[in-house]
Amino acid sequence: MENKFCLNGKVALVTGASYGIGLAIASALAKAGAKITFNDINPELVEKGVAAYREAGIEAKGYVCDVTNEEQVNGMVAAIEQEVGVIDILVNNAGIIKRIPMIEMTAAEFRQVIDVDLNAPFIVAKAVIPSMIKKGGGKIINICSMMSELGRETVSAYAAAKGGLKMLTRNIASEYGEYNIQCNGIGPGYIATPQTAPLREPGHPFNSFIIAKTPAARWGTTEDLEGPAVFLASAASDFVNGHVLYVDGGILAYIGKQP
Ligand code: NAP
Ligand code: GCO
Repeated sequence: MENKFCLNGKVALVTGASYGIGLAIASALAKAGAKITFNDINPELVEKGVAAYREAGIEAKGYVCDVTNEEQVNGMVAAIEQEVGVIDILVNNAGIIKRIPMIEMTAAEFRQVIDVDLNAPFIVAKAVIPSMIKKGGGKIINICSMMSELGRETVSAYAAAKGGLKMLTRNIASEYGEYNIQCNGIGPGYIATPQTAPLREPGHPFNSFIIAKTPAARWGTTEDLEGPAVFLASAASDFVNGHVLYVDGGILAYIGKQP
């Protein structure tokens, strides 16, 4: 059974993985045996990321690439194939959020979120699938969200993108399953990372709100995502396709603690 979770000899690309959820997922894939490549839009952060992986004993290869730029993405994928090998595992992790009431949000702001959180996973998946087909299969993991299922004030663009990402996940599974490509999602709950730092400010009402909405009665940590990521990246999930695995401490199952 252990072998089913083994990633020895596999090449993984985790987008936006200099820190946060991406770094944790990439580190978990490395601990399971995968060779790690990652990108960030910011060269300094790529360097910082390489140092962080090295500190954890992981020799990761970092690339500067804006995932919304198809030319840059195609160049990065070609370079990885040249320098490391064909990508067996893609984790579409890079993402942004803008918390703005919808009627105050500009169309440009809305488009920017859609571009990073939905268009980019399409662009990167499109870039890696042909080589996965030639190689006989692959794994794609799209990082979805509670907002793939639920809405809330101020996150209209993000929810639209993450809802779309759930359906893109299902469509890639439908279209490429016959080539032994499994495309699934991970839907993290509320995880303590830089992205949610504003919501975790001391005294912020959102803190107690999330604790009351989560049966586990705590914020998630990036470590909570490591096992689910290895599962979906490994042979253990070869007959799991088009699924979004929610790693949320039970939020989606729970009406919330009575105040
Ligand atoms: P984060 O701390 O904000 O990190 C996001 C990463 O994406 C950063 O490395 C960022 O790089 C990179 N990125 C953003 N735009 C990019 C672009 N155009 N090209 C390349 N890289 C880009 O976020 P996180 O909390 O780790 O979240 C990671 C993923 O999980 C996101 O898709 C997020 O929506 C999702 N998620 C997060 C939570 C949560 O509670 N934290 C829950 C559910 C889902 P820069 O720093 O250079 O911008
Ligand atoms: C928010 C949060 C969430 C989390 C995550 C939950 O403002 O509601 O940022 O969107 O990032 O997506 O799954």
